[in-house]
Amino acid sequence: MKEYNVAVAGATGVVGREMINVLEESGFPVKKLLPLASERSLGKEVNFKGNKIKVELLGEDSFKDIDIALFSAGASISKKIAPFAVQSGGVVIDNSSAFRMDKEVPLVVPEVNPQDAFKHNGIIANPNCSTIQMVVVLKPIHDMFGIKRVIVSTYQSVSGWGKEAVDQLWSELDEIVKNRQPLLKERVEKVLPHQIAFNLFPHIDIFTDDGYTKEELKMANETNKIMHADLGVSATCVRVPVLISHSEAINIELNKSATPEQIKEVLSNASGVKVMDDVAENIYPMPLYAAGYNPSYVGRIRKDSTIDNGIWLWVVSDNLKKGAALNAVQIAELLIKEKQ
Ligand code: NAP
Ligand code: 3JM
Repeated sequence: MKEYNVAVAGATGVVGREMINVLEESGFPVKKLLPLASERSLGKEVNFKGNKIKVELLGEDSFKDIDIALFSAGASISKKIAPFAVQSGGVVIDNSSAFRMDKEVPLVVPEVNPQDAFKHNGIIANPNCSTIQMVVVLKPIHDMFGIKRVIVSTYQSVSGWGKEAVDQLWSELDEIVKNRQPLLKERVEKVLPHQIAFNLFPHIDIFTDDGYTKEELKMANETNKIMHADLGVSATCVRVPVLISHSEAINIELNKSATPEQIKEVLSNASGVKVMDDVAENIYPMPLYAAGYNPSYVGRIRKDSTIDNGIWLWVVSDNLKKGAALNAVQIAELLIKEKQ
């Protein structure tokens, strides 16, 4: 089997580390792994298949002989450096929002629009974490019953905002537990816009002029691009004091009527989805138990009788796995399968 030289730009971040885990876990045929990060990480090592590999400095010249470059060092770094990886002959799979809505760049979730991956000009974009876990569930429902409109509220974990946000939650919790006082007198870290321990806020990414946050607009725009559709999608994105896994309450207006049992049946046969729905036994997806696993878990499947053809779903998935690293590696797997 052919093996590939794979670079991970942002290898010391929460997504980059998970990318290296998933490359190992999935048995991706890696000839050489090249972990790249900033000067802050020089001297650090990553573990891959029992070996320790030195982190190197990410730069324009990092990509000689690299076949696949997985980027997760933020949108501005992707914009600046990804073109150099393409110039060196590699394919970039970019986890940031830098290129997602660019017409020349496919935005791919392998369970939904695998065919788009092959239309790339060197860069393929990985969607936003909240979008990915939602579209793997929406697609099979849309194919069967047609979706008109989606209203979604998210409950997003701190790891979605990177390792410093995770550190902020831990240090706030340390302080709060020490003082047995739920409100910090003074904020300890300044990565997230407010205290997150014992709190939540409807604010992810920056606000736009129309009152939505960019995260909310990403969910609407990316969903339609991936599904080649024109659905009404309206989101409220909320940061919650959870470490890993995003949760979503999704209200769907269908074109045709469907019973909750029919939706359950469709989702039970959908790839990348696992139905977990038995309220009599208190069974529904939860972030604590989704963390570390691959599927988009769905529960609380029920009718919304306040509208015609309304359905409610509760969807939970590990934002670092399917929401980021796993989806990126699955895109790479599509590309190498085509070459075999
Ligand atoms: P993180 O934990 O803060 O890690 C950031 C990574 O980028 C680190 O490896 C860091 O290296 C590196 N980096 C930062 N500035 C750099 C520079 N100037 N030069 C080289 N490397 C640099 O963040 P994360 O959560 O892993 O996310 C990283 C990015 O991935 C996000 O900004 C976002 O664009 C994207 N992301 C996408 C999704 C998704 O929805 N698919 C989810 C989460 C994140 P050092 O350790 O050396 O600083
Ligand atoms: C920058 O906070 C989250 O869970 C969203 C993930 C994220 C993104 C993204 O993927 O859209 C965090 C930080 C970005 C970005 O714009 O690239």
